[in-house]
Amino acid sequence: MEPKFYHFTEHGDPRGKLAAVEPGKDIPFPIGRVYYLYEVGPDQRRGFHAHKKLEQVLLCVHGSCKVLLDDGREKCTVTLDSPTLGLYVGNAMWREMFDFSPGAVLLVLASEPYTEADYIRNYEDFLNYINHREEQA
Ligand code: T46
Repeated sequence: MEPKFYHFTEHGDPRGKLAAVEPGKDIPFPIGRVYYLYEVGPDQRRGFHAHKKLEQVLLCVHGSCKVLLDDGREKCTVTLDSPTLGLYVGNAMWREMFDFSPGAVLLVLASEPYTEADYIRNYEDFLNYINHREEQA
């Protein structure tokens, strides 16, 4: 599986750097929510779920972390280590985040407000969901 990345423009000058993300221009969906993960211990692994509808872009605005993506058929692992690199995570995609560097901050731009009903938190349920969707297609 080929992960999909977005590269945000870095505006740098002697004062420092700035990057901007505009919905519809830099990412393909309107932003319904922003949240961020921080103070994640080096041995912690988060995620372990998929979403039915939610689309997201993940970017490590400080430090680095890894993200495993699994579409039910193929898996890939990517490293997020730049504040200008966004990883697109679409719906029906199992994800796990791990190997957070000290002080890492993972910023998430999400297409929808938080809804627990959108989560698939069991891997067998995720595989059933994928297969069911493909049967209907
Ligand atoms: C995802 C990965 C990258 C809220 O109240 N509002 C929110 O917007 C979110 C995301 C979470 N929460 C509450 C729900 C739980 O009580 O925060 C607690 C931790 O959430 P969760 O265990 O789902 O966190 P992660 O790091 O496993 O997953 C999160 C997102 O939930 C998920 O959509 O893709 O980050």
